[in-house]
Amino acid sequence: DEQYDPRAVQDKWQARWEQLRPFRADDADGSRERRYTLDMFPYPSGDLHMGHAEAFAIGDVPARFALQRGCNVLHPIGWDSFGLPAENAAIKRDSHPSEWTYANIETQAASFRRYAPSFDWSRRLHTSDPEYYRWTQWLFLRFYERGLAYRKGGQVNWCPNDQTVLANEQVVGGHCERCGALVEKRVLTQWYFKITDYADRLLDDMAQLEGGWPERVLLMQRNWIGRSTGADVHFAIEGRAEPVTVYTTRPDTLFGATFMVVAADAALAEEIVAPERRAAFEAYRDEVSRESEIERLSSEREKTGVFLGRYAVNPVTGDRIPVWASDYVLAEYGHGAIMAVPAHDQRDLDFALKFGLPVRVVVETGQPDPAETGVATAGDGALVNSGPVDGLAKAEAIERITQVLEERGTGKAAVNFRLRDWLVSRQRFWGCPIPIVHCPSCGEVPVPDEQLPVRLPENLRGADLAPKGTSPLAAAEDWVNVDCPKCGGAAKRDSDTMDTFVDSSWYYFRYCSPTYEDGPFDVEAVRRWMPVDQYTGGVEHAILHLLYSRFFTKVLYDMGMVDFTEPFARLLNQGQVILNGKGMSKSTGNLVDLGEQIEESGVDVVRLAMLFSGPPEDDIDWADVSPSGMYKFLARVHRIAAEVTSAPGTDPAGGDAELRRATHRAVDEATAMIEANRFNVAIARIMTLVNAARKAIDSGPGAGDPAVREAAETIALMLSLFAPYTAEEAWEVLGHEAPVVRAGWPAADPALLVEEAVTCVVQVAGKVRDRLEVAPSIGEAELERLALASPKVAEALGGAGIAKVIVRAPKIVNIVPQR
Ligand code: ANZ
Ligand code: ZN
Repeated sequence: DEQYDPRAVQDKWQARWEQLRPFRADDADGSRERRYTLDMFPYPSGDLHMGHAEAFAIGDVPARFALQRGCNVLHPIGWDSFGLPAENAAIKRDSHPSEWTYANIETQAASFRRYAPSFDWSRRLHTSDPEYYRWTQWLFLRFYERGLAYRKGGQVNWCPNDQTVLANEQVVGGHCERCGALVEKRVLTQWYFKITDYADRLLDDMAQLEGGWPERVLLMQRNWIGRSTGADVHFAIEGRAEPVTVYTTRPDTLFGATFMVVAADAALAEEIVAPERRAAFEAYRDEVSRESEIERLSSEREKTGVFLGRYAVNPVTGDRIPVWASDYVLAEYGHGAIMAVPAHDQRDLDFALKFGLPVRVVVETGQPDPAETGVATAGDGALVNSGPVDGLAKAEAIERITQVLEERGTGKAAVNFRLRDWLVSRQRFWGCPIPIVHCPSCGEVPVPDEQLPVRLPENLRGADLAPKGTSPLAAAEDWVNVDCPKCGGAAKRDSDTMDTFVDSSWYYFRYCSPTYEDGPFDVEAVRRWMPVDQYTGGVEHAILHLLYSRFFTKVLYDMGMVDFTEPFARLLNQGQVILNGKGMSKSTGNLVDLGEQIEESGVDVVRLAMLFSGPPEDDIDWADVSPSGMYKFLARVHRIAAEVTSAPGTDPAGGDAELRRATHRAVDEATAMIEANRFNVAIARIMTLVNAARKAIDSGPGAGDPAVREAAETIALMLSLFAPYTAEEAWEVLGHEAPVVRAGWPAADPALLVEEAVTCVVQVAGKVRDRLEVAPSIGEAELERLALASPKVAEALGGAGIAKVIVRAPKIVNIVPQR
């Protein structure tokens, strides 16, 4: 039967592939080039959706491509299976989070098997398995030993809805990244990873990623780390022994510092406020503590503040300058205090104009007086009103003043980062327990390695897990009370769990040796497979997950466990699948169901539509997609294969020359497009070839021509990356043995890539003088140059000048001589 039935084809090959297992990575085989293609692993929230379908269709192309080119490919799958939604579901259903989690994983796994990415299923992992989180705990302890995991008290971000702390990275525009609630500040003791120790390396190593990662992701990381260079300047404070240090990127403007501002919520403000100003200060500070981060950082808002009744001394002018407190200075950045230069910093100017503080111009920019216009001048210019540095340009002045400060001991060059340490503890249940015991006599005691994993209790469920501001584990008496591993006395387990981003910071190492029991991974296996050659996933992870993974890799490098410092050589961010111009969402009903799409059109149609709609980075509006167009194309492919009558292995050399050229050109161009991640263009090339083959059958040499067979086989081989079921079926119909993914990648014959030449007639004064063999695509200028270079033309001109050249590429050049 020649009828193309996508469902039947799909069911047949899904079962066959389960037996053939063509996607197993071979650890032992060092003869083939190794390739590691990785997809960001899913969170098990219900079944797979359209976003997954797109991401995994895209991620599958480089994996299958490498496999067909003969590489030994590692393309694993697993689940990022700790996290809040499971816990919330468990509270609602009075169950344990593992029930919801593992049920959803099974649902997704079944959908994946049908959707058929080329996964090596034998390496499957789940971060919530004790076999996995044992090693998350082990890594935590190694971080702890190196001083990279520590506990400290301080102000933290608190989500009042999820009742847990959040990392800075999880606060987006002042709201909880997960639930959208307005984030509050609380003072709590929490666990941190000291990612700031790696700030310089996280920036500098990005040089290795240039060209391999999207420029915008590198930029986002750079901005997030936020390295700034300038100087620390010490200001003496009247009536206080200790000076106050401020950080500035503009030490050149020091002569223009006319007041100082301390963060209202910094301990320093509380400490230096004069007794008669205390009441006013405290009232203001309480007001500030109720403000959200976004309100504080808004430049639109009118400035607020309070005078602290104190004076500082400008170290270069000797002037007494007033010290104020305000909310526009952040307690956690630099030193929590600034020197205000209103003439050249807009926020300082707004503040000065509001409170009548002096404005002193120290850089002559040629712009009008800031005190009058209300616009601070930020441009470059010569220094003025600055004593010994008058006349210097900005860069020279920065250098000179920093030098003077260093000589006098009143300051020094300094670097600051926006990056803060990573807050990793969470007051929730469904996460990796922190392997620390708190003992009244020994303090913090690490759980010995041989006692790992510290397992989550299985007897907590439903209401036991309801958020109450402290971890539900704290209330689990039989779990939390332990003997101190050091002194044997009564002690308590740390009851917080780790941020799930800790779990996902190292899973790609684990895939290299997923059942290894002597460590988080087999060092040798990682040496063989890593770094990852291509990583595919959403741009929503441009900062968090990628930054944390890069940090982990550097720590592992310092531990001597890996010999590279960047985990992902190439990164591809796919766009989103949207509908009618809007993001898909269950709550608004603006949704396309993946399962229904597959029921209706089959996997190959969905995959092809995802890949053909545009470059992988672009969003796909499903309203614009034509599944029926994709179906027709696949049916044509199938029909061509069915019509071919020459035998497998027939030499195509004697076949139709035009079709052969079309075939080899398609191979050449599609290959280049796949390498450049332009999958939609590669598919368009295959479509062109399908049309050419159809034409050759219908109105050319017919289905028995060996060139038609060659085209049909080439189509099946290349289509295997995009519509694997149909490709496999066509390959079998053409008389070959499955699987097509092991059948190699077609090679373009360079001799067939040369365009067929056309003959161009060259006339002089209307008479044919020469004939040139040229490419049909030749440009007019090139053709004119060739015609004028012809000796026969020169002879015909006989030394006469040229009045005019008329070019009709590629067929005619007419040269009109001067009379
Ligand atoms: C004087 C000055 C003059 C400044 C001038 C700028 C322009 P980045 O680039 O982000 O590092 N600053 C320092 N600590 C601060 C804090 N805790 N909260 C708010 N602002 C703070 O910015 C550094 C600049 O931001 C510093 O340089 C300081 O203002 C301010 F014409 O000092 B500058
Ligand atoms: Zn103890």
